[in-house]
Amino acid sequence: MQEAWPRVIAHADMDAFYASVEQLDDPGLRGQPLLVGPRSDRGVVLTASYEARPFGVGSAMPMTRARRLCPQAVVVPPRFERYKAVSKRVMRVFADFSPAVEALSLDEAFLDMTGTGHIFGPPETFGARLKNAISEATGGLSASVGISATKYVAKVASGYSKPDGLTIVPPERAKQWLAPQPVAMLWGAGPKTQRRLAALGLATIGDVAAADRRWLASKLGKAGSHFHELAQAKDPRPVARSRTAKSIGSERTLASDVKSETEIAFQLRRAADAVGRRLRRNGYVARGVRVKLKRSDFRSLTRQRGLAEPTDVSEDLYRMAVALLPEFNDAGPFRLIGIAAYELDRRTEARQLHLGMGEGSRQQRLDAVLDQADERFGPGAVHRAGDLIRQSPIGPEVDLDFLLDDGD
Ligand code: TTP
Ligand code: MG
Repeated sequence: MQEAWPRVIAHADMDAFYASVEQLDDPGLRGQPLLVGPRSDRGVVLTASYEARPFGVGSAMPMTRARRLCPQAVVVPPRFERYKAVSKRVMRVFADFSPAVEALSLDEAFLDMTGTGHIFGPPETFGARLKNAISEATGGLSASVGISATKYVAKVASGYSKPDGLTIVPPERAKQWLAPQPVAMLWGAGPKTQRRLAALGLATIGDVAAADRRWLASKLGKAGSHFHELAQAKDPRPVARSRTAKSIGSERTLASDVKSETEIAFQLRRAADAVGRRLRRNGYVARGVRVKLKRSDFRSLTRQRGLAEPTDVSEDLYRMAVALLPEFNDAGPFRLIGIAAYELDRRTEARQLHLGMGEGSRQQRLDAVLDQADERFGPGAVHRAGDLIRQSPIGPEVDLDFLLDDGD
């Protein structure tokens, strides 16, 4: 039972990230041994596709050596801008699952999933959903996911059955699960430390766990105590929120610039509905609303304000957005209109039970009806009556869901 876990921490790491992006973009490279790195003989391999790894090649190996070991490998020069764009999509998926995401690099992050069982199901279900969502958002890339009650065990677990792995280690089994793994899997144990551990007769994490703590500390100093803790599956470090998970937004570049208050309000309504739906689907409440307007001269303006009560109700987002409009002090015309909800938190059970009486709950029921209609008939199939009165359709539009904090 997930509820019995003191914390639920996931670590997700994309498989052969740069190489997989290259294979995604060029179907001719799929299934092939592939090295991403400079075509020249100087420099090192950034990563190797899983087809190349049985030849013993991998990250940081000199290119000349890698080509000798795997002469049939195709060498592709890196395209960092592309990897960054894909990374952003992946990070956005993480942000949909948790407000506490700690990104470690372009392709890996910790997610604190504590208390989300009622939204995403037990770890097995959540892990599968996370992997599916990554694949969907990227057009087919795979990640490996580890889930346990500490960062350390989650990280070791994500590497345990790469590629396309999902490894769940319940906290009561964590120490036993770590035991047979080599000391190289101890976080922070580089080659030098590994040699020292070997010289002390310690080959596995279980050996380190069974060793006397003071003896280890006398041999390795502070690191000795630290390794002893990790080997017991003790790791109290929290998931440090990084900037990726701070907001959920929706913005739209319009086919023609708008100026009238009714048009602007209509766009805000649409964006508030989209943002509200994403908040609810992911079990979030927001503590603030930000409106973004882009003028026809491409200058972006934003205004934001905190809400009196955290909310996931579309109407609350919409009202706050409308209330922010006078603060822009700008008559337009505008070419883009968007809303973001920021300072996200988990919706608590207590709040869900709120559904019942009063105006607030009427709005929640309306949202629930619109959400269900979207799921059954597709987004936008059902409109609020007020929207149908609107004159002059704007025409084909580009819809961009975005994370404002990422600056796009
Ligand atoms: P990793 O996650 O370490 O490696 P990976 O995703 O390629 O493969 P794995 O399935 O084992 O996770 O690193 C992510 C990306 O970062 C990798 O695709 C290339 C880049 N990278 C470097 O540029 N230099 C390096 O030394 C390493 C390790 C990675
Ligand atoms: Mg990776």
